[in-house]
This record gives sequence, C-alpha cells and structure tokens, in this order.
Amino acid sequence: MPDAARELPDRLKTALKKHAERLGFEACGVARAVKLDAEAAHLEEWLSSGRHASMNWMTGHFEKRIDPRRLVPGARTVISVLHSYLHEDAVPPSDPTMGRISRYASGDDYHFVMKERLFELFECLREDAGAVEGRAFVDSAPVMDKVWAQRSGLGWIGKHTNLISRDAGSWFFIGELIVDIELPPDDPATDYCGSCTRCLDACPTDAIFQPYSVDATKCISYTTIEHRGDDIPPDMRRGHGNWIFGCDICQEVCPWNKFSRTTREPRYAPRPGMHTTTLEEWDEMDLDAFREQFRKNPVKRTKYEGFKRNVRYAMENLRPGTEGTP
Ligand code: B12
Ligand code: SF4
Ligand code: SF4
Repeated sequence: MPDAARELPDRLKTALKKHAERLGFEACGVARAVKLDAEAAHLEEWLSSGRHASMNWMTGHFEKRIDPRRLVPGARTVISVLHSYLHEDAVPPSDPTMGRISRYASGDDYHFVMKERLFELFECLREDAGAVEGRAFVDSAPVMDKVWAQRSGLGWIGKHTNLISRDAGSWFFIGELIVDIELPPDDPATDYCGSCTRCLDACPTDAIFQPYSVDATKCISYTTIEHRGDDIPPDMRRGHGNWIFGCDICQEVCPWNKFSRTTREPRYAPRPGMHTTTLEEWDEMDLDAFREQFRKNPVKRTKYEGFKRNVRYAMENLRPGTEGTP
C-alpha cells in the first residue's frame, strides 16, 4: 500500500479520538470487526448453565452477538467509547436507614444520553472520512460491549466481569460505532487484576462464583433491577442490605477505581433525593411520584412494584428475622 494511502486511516483514527475526547468520552479505541470465538464459548457456557436467570433476551441472536458483521452488513471496524458516570454527589449512603441506588442510575438514562453523543461522533467521522455506513450501539442490541472495549485497548475485563481502565477505573458505560470503513486497530488491553481477590471477597451473595464469571441469579444488580416478582429467597434478600436499585460493591472495593474520572456529562448529575432519601420516605412514594422522580432515569426499569419490593426487603434488613412477613 502506498504511504499516502496508509497515512489516511491513521489520520482518521487520530482525529476520531480527538473528537471523542471533545465530546466528553473518557476514551475511544478501534478493533477489527471479526467473529468472537473464545468469547462465544464463554457466552455459551454461561447461558447453558442458566447464569442469565430470567434474562431470556440474552439467549436470542447468538450469531449476531458473537459476530458484528451479522448485525451490521459490511462491518469492518468496531469503534468503542467509554463514558464516565461518576459524580462527586452520587455516593450511595451507608446509613442502613437510607436506600442505596447504584451510581450509574443517578441521573438521566445513559441509553439516550450516550446514543446522542455517539451520533455526534459518527457525524464527525463522516465529515472527516466521507461516506461511512454503520450503526451506533449503547447496550441496545446483541453486542458484547466489554469484549469490544477490551479488544480496542480501552481496558480489561476484571474478575468482577466489569471493564477496567488503568486511567479511568470502571465507573463508565461502554458504547460502540460499528462501521464499514477500515481503521487501524489498537492493541488489546492486558489484565492487571493480578493476585487481587477483593471483589470476590466483598460480594455479599457470592455472585462472582469464580474469577471472571458472575451468576446473575445471585447478583443484587439482577435481583433488584431485572427480576420480576416477590419470590427472591430470604438469604438473597438479606444480601441486598439497603441496596434498592443495582449494586456497586464489587467496584467500590476495586483498587483501580482510585484512577476513576469524574464525568463531564451534566445529564448524569444526580437528581434531587437519589442518595439522600430514607427507606421510609421511599416506601411512602406513590405511583405518580415514582413516575415523576424516575422519568427518563434507569430506575424506572424495575417498575413501581419492583422498586417497592426492593425498599421492603431493605426495611426487613433493618429488623433481622422479619423477612417474609407480610
Ligand atoms: C447481562 C448484563 C448484566 C447482568 C449479568 C452481568 C454479567 N457479568 O454478565 C446483570 C443484570 C447481573 C448486570 C449487572 C451489572 N451491569 Co450489566 N450488562 C449486561 C449486558 C447486557 C450483557 C453482558 C454479557 O454479555 N454477559 C454475558 C457473560 C457471558 O459475559 P461476561 O460475564 O461479561 O463474561 C465475559 C468474561 O468475563 C469472560 N468469561 C466468562 N466466563 C469466563 C470464565 C473464564 C474461566 C474466563 C477466563 C473468562 C470468562 O468471557 C465473557 C465474554 O468475554 C451488558 C451490555 C452489553 N450489551 O454487553 C451490560 C453491562 C456489562 N453492564 C454494565 C453495568 C454498569 C452493570 C452493573 C455495574 C450495574 C450496577 N451497578 O448494578 C452491574 C455489575 C455486576 C457485575 N459484577 O457484572 C456495563 C458495564 C460497564 C463496565 N465498566 O464494564 C455494561 C457493559 C452496559 C454498558 N453498555 O455500559 N449486567
Ligand atoms: S454487583 Fe454486587 S452482587 Fe453483583 S457481583 Fe458485584 S458485588 Fe456481587
Ligand atoms: S477488585 Fe481486584 S480482582 Fe476484582 S476486578 Fe478489581 S483488581 Fe480485579
């Protein structure tokens, strides 16, 4: 390939990373759009062991999930970005009479916010490169977000199974542009967990059943967000403590989060009351107030009944021995 032809993709990639920085992303990296073989085996094993619990949407579109070219015809490159949601006022309270809502759910729903930013990034790429076809994804389709970010050199998948960056910790969302032009790929990131086991030791429900594997049926994030119904076993409910939406424990104890970065996205700022409301106050919240508080916010995913159930479990945990009583 002549030098000039080789230089163009390099220049496009450098420009793309600058645009991403300016748009508020913590990092941006590039990988070749190929079939994921090793990861497909892990996914298959995870699904066949029932670790996905009731998330049956994880079983669909297997071929698309492990091959971006099946999802976006003509795909040649996966561009991954990290978007921090860490905010200094988003600290779930440790006082057991207060409800703990995961940091990621403090402000506006990332699906909308990040997608908008990704479209802006796509426009920048089109302005620089000319005709580019592709799609933007934010946890919105069968795409293995963490795998692509790892392959793009943005970080490694830690033993708690979240992606960790050496210079941005793990308090971020991941999104992608899958496009039909070729850009020079970045080197994949290496694993820096070493002999650490803090996340495995701290998980109150032993959901990280072996390093790099989470059993959703035991994960508080699953039981408080995705699980429908009031049939969560008592020992699992006790593990919730005062978490009423999601769980941040495995990331709170991770030493790499001392390198995390505060978000530059104003829409991720915590809404009033998110981290300062008592369980009793949450328990008194009626349906209209719930709709108002969590409009365009991740908490609405668990629905009013699920949220009230979570609050009730957390209140039972204040009075041990009462779980399961009506
Ligand atoms: C399903 C899902 C969940 C499920 C299952 C979690 C899980 N670990 O899979 C539940 C509801 C529990 C969940 C919880 C959370 N989630 Co979630 N979730 C997803 C989703 C939709 C798919 C993940 C997936 O593919 N799982 C399938 C299994 C097979 O993959 P895996 O556990 O990641 O395993 C990989 C490796 O660990 C490895 N592996 C697996 N087994 C083994 C075994 C061995 C021996 C080895 C060596 C390797 C290995 O291979 C797999 C593939 O590479 C992604 C979005 C997306 N589209 O990717 C978000 C996503 C992973 N979630 C996210 C977040 C923020 C969370 C929470 C932090 C939210 C919270 N605070 O409550 C928690 C974290 C819990 C945790 N410790 O994982 C972010 C993570 C951002 C980041 N920094 O990594 C994502 C990427 C969404 C996004 N776009 O930003 N989530
Ligand atoms: S999110 Fe909570 S319950 Fe799930 S693996 Fe991490 S520490 Fe365990
Ligand atoms: S707590 Fe330790 S083992 Fe767990 S993800 Fe962080 S560095 Fe890896």
